[in-house]
Amino acid sequence: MDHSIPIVSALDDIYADNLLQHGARYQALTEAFIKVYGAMPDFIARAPGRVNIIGEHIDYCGFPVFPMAIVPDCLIAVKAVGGSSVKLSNVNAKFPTRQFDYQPGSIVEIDESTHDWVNYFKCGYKGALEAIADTASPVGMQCLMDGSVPISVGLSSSSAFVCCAVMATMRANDKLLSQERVVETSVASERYIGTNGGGMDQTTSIMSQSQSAAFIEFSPMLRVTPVRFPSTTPPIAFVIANTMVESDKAVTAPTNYNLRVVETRIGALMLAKHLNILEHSACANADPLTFKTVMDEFFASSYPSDCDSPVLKWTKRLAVMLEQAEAFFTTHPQGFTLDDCAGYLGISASDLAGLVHTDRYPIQADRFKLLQRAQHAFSEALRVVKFRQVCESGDTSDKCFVALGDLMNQSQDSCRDLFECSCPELDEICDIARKAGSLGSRLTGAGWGGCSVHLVRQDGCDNFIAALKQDYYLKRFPQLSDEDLKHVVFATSPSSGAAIYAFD
Ligand code: NG1
Ligand code: MG
Repeated sequence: MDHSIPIVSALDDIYADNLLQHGARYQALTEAFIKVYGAMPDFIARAPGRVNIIGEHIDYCGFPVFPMAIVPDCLIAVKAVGGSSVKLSNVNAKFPTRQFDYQPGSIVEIDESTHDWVNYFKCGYKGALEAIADTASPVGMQCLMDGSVPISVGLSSSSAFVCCAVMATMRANDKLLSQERVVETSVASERYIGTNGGGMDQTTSIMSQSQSAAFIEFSPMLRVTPVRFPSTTPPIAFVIANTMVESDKAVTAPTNYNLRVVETRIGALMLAKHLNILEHSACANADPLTFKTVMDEFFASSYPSDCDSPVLKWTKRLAVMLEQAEAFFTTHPQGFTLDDCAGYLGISASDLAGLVHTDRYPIQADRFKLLQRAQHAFSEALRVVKFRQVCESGDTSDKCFVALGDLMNQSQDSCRDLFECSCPELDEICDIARKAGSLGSRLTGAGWGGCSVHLVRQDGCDNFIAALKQDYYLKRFPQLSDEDLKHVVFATSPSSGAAIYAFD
């Protein structure tokens, strides 16, 4: 059953607190819009950023993840006008005004080599028009953006922007599609930028419900289950701490993000071959084949009357797959070359490259560390399932904190040692955080820099943040003022998802 994007005219339908502060921000955006375009906007599209609590680099493996939407968000005020040109300004003068025209036939050209900020909007605009297809001549649009998600730090500022642009374009053309369609469009749209991402960020931004984290499943189809954190005393709190190490995924993708996507895809093909199920239609027709599909097909053909308890099924299956993968990939602990894999699969190296889409997302690597990437993927998926189990167990004792924190610490170790997507600053800030009282500390988002997330007791939050300022920021970034630090290290709680704010 599809869900609709909420259309609200009261801010408390979007934000749980600080309503005055949000009101002032919407007011300022509206006034700025009138100054720039000389008229009121028709609506304001809102899409939040997200922090991934646990489940890293496994959405594109088809496994469930456990993120939550955060209050920082992307706002785009829009007025539909005649003509076919789109004008985009930003309240932050760092982003110069851009204008482009709709060209019948080739909607818009996106020059991904420039990494210009307007490209994210163009992706969403292009994707939205393709999704609503029957728009003979789309409306002209006057847009003014105000983004409060810190950029390129793993809080999905990019996906919030693309989701917002998709909703803005659909609504301006009076064809706002369902949440599911907006997610699908946004995931496909962001790939125009050149990163071969999964669907976690866009799903979280669009489909989160307030006060809840989101257990997101991607296969066999997209499914979001809101999960509340255990009501412990004191309450659970999360602190986001930015290492200040920029990690622009669009730039480093060939040796980082997109390479990891390829390693997990080649790993899935090799494991399916090893398990003699690569020829099964479920695997042969999968484009791309993921570890999740391999797991489902392995159990469907080996244990047809599998245990029916969903969690036990997940836990048992993931444990078996981890064992299978370790037994098989351990033959090449230093990694496999493309020729090793093509040879084992009985296809040419160029066919294999085509199968895993390196043509569209070029990578630079001569070895694929399939053992380590598979060990991370299956063990991380297991930690996500266990994390949800603890949240839904009904236990609200201190044991919860310890159990959830341990899973987050194990995730950080796996990201650092097996998936190799951490960095010295992330490792250091996690060590400092644990000494300062965090129960669980880990990188969040793609990694290689950007943000970390920490599980703390709410009554210890202020002291915790003070300790991070003292031991990390003051030492490394003494020039940061207290005002700057408010956007660098801050407590956060589950926020609601995307909405259209329509002036009543
Ligand atoms: P960030 O770092 O927020 O861009 C990226 C991917 C996610 C997921 C995480 C790692 C995109 C748009 N986002 O998130 O799909 O793979 O890395 O868990 O590619
Ligand atoms: Mg992103």
